[in-house]
Amino acid sequence: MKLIGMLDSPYVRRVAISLQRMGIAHGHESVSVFRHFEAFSAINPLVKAPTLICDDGGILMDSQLILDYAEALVTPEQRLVPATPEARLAVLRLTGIALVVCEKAVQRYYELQLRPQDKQHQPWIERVTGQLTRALDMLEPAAARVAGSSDQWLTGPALTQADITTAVAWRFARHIGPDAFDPTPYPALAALSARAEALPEFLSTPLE
Ligand SMILES: N[C@@H](CCC(=O)N[C@@H](CS)C(=O)NCC(=O)O)C(=O)O
Repeated sequence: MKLIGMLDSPYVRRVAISLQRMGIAHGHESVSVFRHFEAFSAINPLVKAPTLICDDGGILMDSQLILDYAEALVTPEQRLVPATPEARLAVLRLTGIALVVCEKAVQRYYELQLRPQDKQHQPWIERVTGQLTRALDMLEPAAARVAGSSDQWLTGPALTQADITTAVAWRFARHIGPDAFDPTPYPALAALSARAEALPEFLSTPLE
């Protein structure tokens, strides 16, 4: 299988990190949905990153669905989302919030970078920025509970999809520009990000 997309997409990056962490052999091609539109269209006419070219030659898109498929390929010990309902809910709940950080950061970035300045809509920018910071507000207490610990991640001793998506989301939200939000109220998220970014799977999939 081959993962298609740039690592500066938080969705591509969470998949790349997760596949590595799960030990799933795969290739990766850095094709941009913007700069390589034609090349991307030839792989996936819908031009969505990430796209996974599966071993049967077909494609699968949407990071959450790719990860859902990937979870089915590995042993329970390798999975990043636990099976028991309570533990699974805890991981999915945080992952869902972190995905809002990704989505709102991407929307803010698109509005500011892709639209001509005179067509940018300030109320929309304020709306998505508010949603972005409220999602960070919701994640910070979860990160604070394990701040300073070297053997606990967001939901327990194992690194899960909640940690990967939260760390990737934080890194991407910081990357879109210093004006997006003030990081001062989020020391625990910054610390969680630093811990995660030091892992081999993160180091080998740098955002830039
Ligand atoms: N929910 C999707 C979002 C993926 C997404 O929006 N990717 C962006 C790149 S960061 C993209 O494909 N943009 C091009 C477009 O939407 O036309 C996922 O989790 O994969």
